[in-house]
Amino acid sequence: MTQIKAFILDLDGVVTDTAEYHFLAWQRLANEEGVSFTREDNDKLRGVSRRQSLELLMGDHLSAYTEEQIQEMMVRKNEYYQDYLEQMSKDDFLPGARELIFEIKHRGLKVAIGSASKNAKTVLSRLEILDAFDAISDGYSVTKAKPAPDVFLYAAEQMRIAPEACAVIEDAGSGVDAALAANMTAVGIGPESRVGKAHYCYATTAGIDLDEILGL
Ligand code: B16
Ligand code: MG
Repeated sequence: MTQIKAFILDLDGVVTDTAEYHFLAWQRLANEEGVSFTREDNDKLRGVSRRQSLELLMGDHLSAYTEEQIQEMMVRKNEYYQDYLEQMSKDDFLPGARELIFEIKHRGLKVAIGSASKNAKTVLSRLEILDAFDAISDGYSVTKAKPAPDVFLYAAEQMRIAPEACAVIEDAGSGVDAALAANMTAVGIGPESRVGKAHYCYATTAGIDLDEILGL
């Protein structure tokens, strides 16, 4: 097995928990459009791109909208989401996430972000950790969203590390699929029912055992 030389971290759900802000923003849009949207529905949007999220939220209703109206709804939801992001600060890491990033660096390994979000750099700035990363691959870096491997392959390319020598940490099933498609080691965060296809699974970011993943 190739030695792991770099970690690629998903952002939402691994480093910080923006799911609640995404939920509140989508719910506001859903209310305005007269569509029901629950917390349970929101869990299906984990790791899913903005466009696909809107498609899941609107379901059959979407066929009544023009492309221009669809674009406007995505902009509107993003404005609501960005308003919530203004509340974020360096205290909003998930438990153990900040320590994990610096432990990876301390071990002489590279560390990157691989996120579907177009707001990834804003979130990392709010957390005051933007400069810690060797590469940031986000919703602007590639066109094909997870489960396509592109977002992680782009991060590996930026770091000049072979995909086989990268480990991805992900909380979404689509993200685990993307890591496996990229031929990387997949580390799942959350229940087996969601991320069980990963090579290693931990309930939370704080529970990650780097020695186990690195085979030490
Ligand atoms: P945006 P991740 C994903 O981030 C979120 O989990 C998902 O809920 C969101 O729809 C997606 O980013 C796009 O985000 O609207 O900010 O571009 O988990 O891949 O870090
Ligand atoms: Mg995620």
